[in-house]
Amino acid sequence: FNSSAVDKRRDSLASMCDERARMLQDQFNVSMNHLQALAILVNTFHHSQSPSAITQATFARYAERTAFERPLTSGVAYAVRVTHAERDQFERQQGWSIKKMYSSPNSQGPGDAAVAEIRGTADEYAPVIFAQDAYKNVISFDMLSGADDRENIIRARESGKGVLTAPFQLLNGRLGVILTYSVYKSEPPANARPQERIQAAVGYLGGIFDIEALVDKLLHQLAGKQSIMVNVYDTTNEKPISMYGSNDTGSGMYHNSTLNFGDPSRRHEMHCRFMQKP
Ligand code: WA2
Repeated sequence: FNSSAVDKRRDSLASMCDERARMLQDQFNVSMNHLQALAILVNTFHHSQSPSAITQATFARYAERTAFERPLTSGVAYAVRVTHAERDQFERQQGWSIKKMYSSPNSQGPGDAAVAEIRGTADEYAPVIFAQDAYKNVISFDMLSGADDRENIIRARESGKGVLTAPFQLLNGRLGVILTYSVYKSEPPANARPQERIQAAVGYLGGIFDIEALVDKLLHQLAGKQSIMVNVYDTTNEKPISMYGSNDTGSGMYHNSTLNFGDPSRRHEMHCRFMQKP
């Protein structure tokens, strides 16, 4: 086995991996842009009209009919900001009460100090009021009551950008990541301070990315799918979290393609290997 054959094999692995990474990144980006458009739609027809022109039924129908625009998402949900003072009236209007996401007190600890402080001083909730049908079970759950969702909401409203969670287990038991855009009463200027953004926030639009199922579907559309194995990781922290794939233990050559999912505070990598030895 001469060195030029090894080089060729390495080049071929690199180009296949880069192609898959680029494709995943593009589909992610397309999905992200449409979530931002959906956040604007909610702002326009729910928050800027009185009475609101959106109901759960019309939201679910619109989300379903435009799902093809968000190829990596399995659903969307919208949570509205409710202060403690507004809670009783809000619950009476909705006909349901705001629920905590995880009933066991040990299942999701009370986050870090920054989060605890916001909870203590702001005393507010983010119950889901609209959801695509696949996720209508999350309606009425307070998205500030789960550590991953809460951190995402807080980062989204401070930044005005789309922000991403690490992969975590969703209420439906599946592994997923959530991309959140904040909705503002009136759009703060591009240079607005975080405090101005926090004050102007009225709700949070989330896209639910079912990475396992949807990445699999995407990769199966590509030629040569049997020849390489693909793993995707969130490498933000020291210990990478697997987002896709399970079998990254093989020896021999592998290629690492970087992925950019648009949230500068998260890092992702795609690792590829050949299935068969040469
Ligand atoms: N949506 C669906 N299932 C979940 C979940 C979630 N969050 N969190 C845990 N399981 C409304 O960022 C705002 C959606 C959160 C958006």
